[in-house]
Order: sequence, then C-alpha cells, then structure tokens
Amino acid sequence: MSYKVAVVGATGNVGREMLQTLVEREFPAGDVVALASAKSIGKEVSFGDDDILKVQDLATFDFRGTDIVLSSPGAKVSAAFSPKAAAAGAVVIDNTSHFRMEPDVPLVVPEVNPQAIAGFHKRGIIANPNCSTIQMVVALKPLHDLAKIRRVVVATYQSVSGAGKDGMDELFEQTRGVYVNEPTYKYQQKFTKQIAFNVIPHIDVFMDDGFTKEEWKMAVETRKILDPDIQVIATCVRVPVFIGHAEAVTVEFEQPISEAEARAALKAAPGISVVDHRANEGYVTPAECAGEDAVYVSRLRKDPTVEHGLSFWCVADNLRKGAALNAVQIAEELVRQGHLRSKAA
Ligand code: 11C
Repeated sequence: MSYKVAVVGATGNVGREMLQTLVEREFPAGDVVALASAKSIGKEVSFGDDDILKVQDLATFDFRGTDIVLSSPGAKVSAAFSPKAAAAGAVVIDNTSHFRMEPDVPLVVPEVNPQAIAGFHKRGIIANPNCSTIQMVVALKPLHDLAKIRRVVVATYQSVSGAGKDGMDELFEQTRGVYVNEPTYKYQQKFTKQIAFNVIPHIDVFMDDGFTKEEWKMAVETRKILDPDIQVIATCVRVPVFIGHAEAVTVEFEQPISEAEARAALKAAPGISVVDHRANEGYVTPAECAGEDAVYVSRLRKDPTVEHGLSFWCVADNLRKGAALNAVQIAEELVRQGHLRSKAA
C-alpha cells in the first residue's frame, strides 16, 4: 500500500529534511507534494538524489485524497491550514507549537508514548514536540521506567538552525563580519543579541513568570508526553553552532538507581546511542551529531547532592530527531498501528 503525502513548509530547514527523511527511510509514499506560501510557488526542492519537486501553493491546494500531511510552516499558518487538511480527510503531523498543548491533540515521540497516537481520531492532528523536548524525553524514558523521575534540571545549548534558515545566515554573516571588521549589528535580525562568538539565554518570548516560552515548552511538553507529575526547570540558551542541540540534564528520582543500571537501560533503549568514555573525545558534541538519527548520551554520572540522582549530557540533530525524523516516525507508527488506509487503494 502506498500513501499520498503533502509536506507543508517544504522550502524551510525542516520541510527539506522531511522530504529527505521520507526518501532515506523508504516511507511508502506513492505521491509526494511540496507546499509552501505564495512567495515560494514554482521553486524547486530535492526529493532524494534523483527527483525534484516544484513547490505548489498551500493556499489553493485541495487536500482531498491526501493521506498524510507533514506540516512545518509557522504556527499561525498551521493554525489556519492544519484543520482544513484534517477536515479533508488527511492526518496532519504538525511540527509547530500551535496544537501541542490542546488536550484532544496527541503529542508524540514514538520511542516514548506511541500509544498516544490513537488519539488522533478526535481532531485529525498529531503534534510533533519541540526539538529540545524530544531529545530529552527519549533519554529520560528508560530512566523513568527504572526509578520514577521526580525532578529534572536542564540547561540547553541550542543551535541556530532551530531559528530557521535566517538564523543560520545570521550566524554566518556575523562571523564573517567579525573577521572582516564589519559591525555585527548590521546582520542582527533574528536574534536579540550578537550570536557570533557569544551565547544568548533567550529563546522564544518572555513569559510573565520570567521563564521564556522555550523553557515553558520543555516543562509542559515533558509532562504531557512522559508523566504529569515530573517537575522540570529549564534554562534555554542559543549558541553559535549551526546544527545540533546539546543539553546538560540533572535528574532526581523517587527510587534508588545506580549508574550501572541507568547505563544498561539507556543502552537498551530505542533511539539512543550511549557514547561515554571518560577520556578525550569520549563524548559526543553537536558537530558530530549533525546528520545522524540517534539521541547521543554521554557524561553519565551520579549526582551526589541528592539521595537518588544522575547527571548526563545529550545531543541530537534538532532538524532530524528534533523535527523531521520524529514526524516521519509518527507517520510510520500510524501505518504500523493500522490507523491509515490509503485513499489511493
Ligand atoms: C529553537 N526549539 O531551537 C526551537 C525551534 O516550538 O517548535 C522549535 C520551536 C518549536 O529555536
């Protein structure tokens, strides 16, 4: 059986990665359509090594006959188009923040809560979590199963590709500007401060309680996906790295857990690669995870400041596991669980 798939936001960082991931994983897509806003109509995007897709207009596209929509435009665009696509009979897997916390929309990481997918029937929409949340909950899940997590303290080191292609261009231009002695503010549009040779503790907007929305998302999304009782406090920081988010995670548990038990559980868990040698190069950094599918866990160690605690470092490609790959895995899980009937069949 094969499916008709539409990729919305096909010219963006995540949309292009979605197309690439569909090809790499040999998703049974009989027909693939690339959609974007009017300004991108007629542009071409690659679909694998051999195929080129011409971008079509999202505003006028008729979603009838489409089985799956992989959606990664802005949140406002998704708010308008995802319900229309769902009403036309497609299942929408939406990468924006718009629907994530709506109670009748499942928020899914296939390694963590695949059973939640069945809830898509209510709205026809499944939400893909924030990239920082995805890699953290993949790593937390086997530890939570072992010893029940009480509290998580996390600091993130997030690459500029999380802010889209403009964010990548800004880092590139500012870095070049420093070397040719041009003022960096000339290129400052996306980020609130200079990002080249700097770090910025501010991702998404500030909320009334002093947290940023990115920090809030990590807390509420983790609770929705993994366990509503887990407390999460995050500090989210933008760093001058093109691709790959890193996180320093400290976890407090309800029950005893040894480092050896944790290491064995992480090694056995799906989607995780433990690379942890206490030696030079015995850990993974964002530069090595770009283009890879796994969530890498390194620097696992006991936290001696609490009764039952561990600390670790994790990195993942934010455009792949943090976005496109997770979305395609949800589509695969929809097929595997028997929820999809191809309209072309
Ligand atoms: C970043 N995590 O790195 C953000 C990008 O809620 O889907 C994804 C924002 C979101 O800037």
